[in-house]
Amino acid sequence: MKIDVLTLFPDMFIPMLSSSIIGRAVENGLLKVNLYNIRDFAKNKHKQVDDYPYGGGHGMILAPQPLFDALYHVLESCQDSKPKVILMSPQGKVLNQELAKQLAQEQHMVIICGHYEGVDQRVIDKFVDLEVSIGDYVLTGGELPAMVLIDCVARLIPGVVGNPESTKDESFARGLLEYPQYTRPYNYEGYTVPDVLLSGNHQEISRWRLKESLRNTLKKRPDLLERAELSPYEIELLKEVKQEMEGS
Ligand code: 4HQ
Repeated sequence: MKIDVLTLFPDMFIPMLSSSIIGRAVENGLLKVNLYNIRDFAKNKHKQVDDYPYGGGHGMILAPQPLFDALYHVLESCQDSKPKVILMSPQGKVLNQELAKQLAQEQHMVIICGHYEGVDQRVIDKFVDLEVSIGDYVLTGGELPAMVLIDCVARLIPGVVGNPESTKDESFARGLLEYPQYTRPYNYEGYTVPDVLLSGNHQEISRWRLKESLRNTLKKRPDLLERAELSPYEIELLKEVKQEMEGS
């Protein structure tokens, strides 16, 4: 996947693009990220990219010219495919695992990181296919949201995460939270590992994990359970969990 990022702070992306799993994906070519500084496209002699809002009000607005020219530049280099142009914005569709899965199918994304009070509406009207929010809170710029989006989408590209099972099993993959995990030692300061996990009985282990996954979801994110499509077996396990909760 190719991702072009339009930002006033390209340096913010360098640590995440050179570390850990995303760093490896960039190294082995599964992910190609081009960073463009919006300021480099400003035509005025002070390289100013923002201006006062028409109609008055506080804050500054990213002017159309630098963004139009940056977008013409990145779109020029790809007449063949039409990239998905995304603006990071609190007004956008809230990112979740389902949206991440859809975006992981794209060959090419262009991500615009706003700053100040936002971007001139004409940039959105002419270029933006999708506005994406990472949650209902306000940040100082779109860079952290863009990094969250890149991380969450890139790890779904086949080969980026070592074991594809680990993207299949995890929280939200099925709309349930994960079960508790343990590693050695068996006893740490008196806290022990549930014995079923040492039993070697894989059917019992699967049942325990599914039940604890349902327990976790019921306790911490009951809203997720309302939307999950549970099998009769899962409904039965959930009933057991609920009875156990009443008992205590
Ligand atoms: N901002 N999810 C303001 C966000 C945000 C979010 C990005 C702050 C754009 C101009 N973006 N700038 N939450 O808070 O995506």
